[in-house]
Amino acid sequence: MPTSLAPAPDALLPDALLIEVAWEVCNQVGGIYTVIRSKVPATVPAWGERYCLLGPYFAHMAQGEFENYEDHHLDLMDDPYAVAVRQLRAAGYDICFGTWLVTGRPRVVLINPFQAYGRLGQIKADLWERHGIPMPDNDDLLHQVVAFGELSRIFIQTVAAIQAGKQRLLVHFHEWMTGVAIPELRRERTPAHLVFTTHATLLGRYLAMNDPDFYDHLMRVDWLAESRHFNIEPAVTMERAAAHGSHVFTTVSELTVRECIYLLDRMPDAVLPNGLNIERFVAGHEFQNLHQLYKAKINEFVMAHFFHSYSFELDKTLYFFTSGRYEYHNKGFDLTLEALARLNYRLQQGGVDVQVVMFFITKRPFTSINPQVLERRAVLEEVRQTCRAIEEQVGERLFYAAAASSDHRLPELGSMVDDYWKLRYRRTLQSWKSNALPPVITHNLVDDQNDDILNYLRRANLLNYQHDRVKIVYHPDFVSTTSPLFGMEYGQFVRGTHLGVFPSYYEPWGYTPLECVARGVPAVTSDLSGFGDYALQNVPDPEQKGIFVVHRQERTFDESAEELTEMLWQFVLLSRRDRIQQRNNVESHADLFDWKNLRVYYDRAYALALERQ
Ligand code: G6P
Ligand code: 1S3
Repeated sequence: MPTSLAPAPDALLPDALLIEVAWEVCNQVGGIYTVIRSKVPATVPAWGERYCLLGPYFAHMAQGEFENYEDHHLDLMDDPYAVAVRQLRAAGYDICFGTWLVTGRPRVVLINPFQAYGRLGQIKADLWERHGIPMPDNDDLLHQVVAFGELSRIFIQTVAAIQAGKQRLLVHFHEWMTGVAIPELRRERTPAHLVFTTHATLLGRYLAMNDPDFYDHLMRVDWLAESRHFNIEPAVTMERAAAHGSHVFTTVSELTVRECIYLLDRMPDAVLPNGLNIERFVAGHEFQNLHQLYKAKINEFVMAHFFHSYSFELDKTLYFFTSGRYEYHNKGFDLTLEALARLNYRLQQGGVDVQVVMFFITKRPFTSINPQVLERRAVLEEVRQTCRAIEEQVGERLFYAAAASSDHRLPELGSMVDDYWKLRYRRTLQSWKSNALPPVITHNLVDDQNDDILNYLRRANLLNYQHDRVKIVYHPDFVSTTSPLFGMEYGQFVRGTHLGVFPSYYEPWGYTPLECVARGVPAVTSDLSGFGDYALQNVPDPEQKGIFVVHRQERTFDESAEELTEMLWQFVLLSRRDRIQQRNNVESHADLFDWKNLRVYYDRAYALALERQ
């Protein structure tokens, strides 16, 4: 198996142009957006004006994060990208050149795929005749992909022609959705050095979702039969053509290497691990203050959600969470739930005075937020307002009484509150308290009956009873500042929690635990996630750095569930001082995953591509 190529010093940076092509440039869909965007601050300073991103133009996505260069500005630019854009515009193409408004401000070319729809028939026929890639008639995503692939090819060939005899050209394609341009670029012998990265094989993802013994069966998969079975033959064929056509073929982890070998029939030349742009504070304790600040916001949510029914000590409450796409089995939601149920039992039996609130943050179709959940928040706000009014009244009166006092004794504070506020206080509390159990889910799902998480909770009777020591909040929508229940960014929410839990079964890389570590929050991952596997191989003593790797390779579900339960149990037993110390350790090692340190894997792959013709 290829190992991760050894880091290269900056001096090895090749003298070439670099175009990085991804469907998620200025267009957030999933994890590749994070890869590209977070890498920019480490890439732009190294490559400067030689670097350019290329992606599809979708007006509704681009308008929030892309700024076109003014025409008169573009006219003055003489770098090869600007010249190519001008030439293509003169030839009638709808093509944008500007800046992505993210940290690092990279230069970006965006091309509207729909302009090639008039030629779709021919593009599809060529793909079939020249490269054996079949295309169905009614799949709009595939149509966009092949249209964009054709337009990318034209842009790349235009740049290559402008550059002929000058600097060499590297083009790095991410995922099959952009890789479809590769076979034709090779057929036409375009003078460009092509790198293709697959972030997960398409067929691997489908198989993992549907076969509980995916890893055991991987070696014997008939890729064509299976891709027909899942009705994904065109995309799988494109992925294989891109993998075989590229000069350098790469993937994101050793785990996906196996998929590439058995499902794509090419051994990757290199593994390019994913990083983040790690933000470090000048004052070391600042991130601890932020934990306290955002935990207070989560406390507010928890009070509103639970305290109308019963209360518990927030000071002895730990917040665990998991998040990500709703892939119940692949993301390890099933294992997490099983371990939580076991932890609940252990906590009840062990008499440990700690409460755990577990958040499931994912995305499911819902009709509305549960009105009762919203109402509880509103009533709690009313309780707060009433308390504030009483506090003000008592404060003023106490101040007066203290100044006028002759016996130094604290007066009876209750007598300082008007009857109006006393009554209002009682009435507000009356409408606040209820006998209903706090719901385990915050929204009304479209399909409540067939939801795997809810069905597990029902079966395990983990339904937020007062005696449960593990409480559940399933929030089937992503957390954002506009979300009425949390009103905070996802990153702020992460900071406010104590532990992220991500014991995935199928996860080519997996950013979620890394996003925790970057914020000083410890996280559970698994040896079937690229990140967990990387940590086991490259990070000495990962547990000490707050990275807990659940073993899932060659383990039964039950064994892994027991290991995870033990991890959670040990975490619960930590003292506050231990947790603070652990957060310090996590935060101080987060640099290991900074793109400033990991970008070199990319540079090595580029150097290799330049050696190949
Ligand atoms: C941060 C703050 C401390 C606070 C602690 C709570 O470290 O700086 O003031 O006591 O968080 O930690 P805990 O793990 O109990 O949320
Ligand atoms: C893929 O995105 P996903 O969530 O569909 O690529 C990501 C970036 O490399 C990776 O983190 C993730 O595991 C893959 O699955």
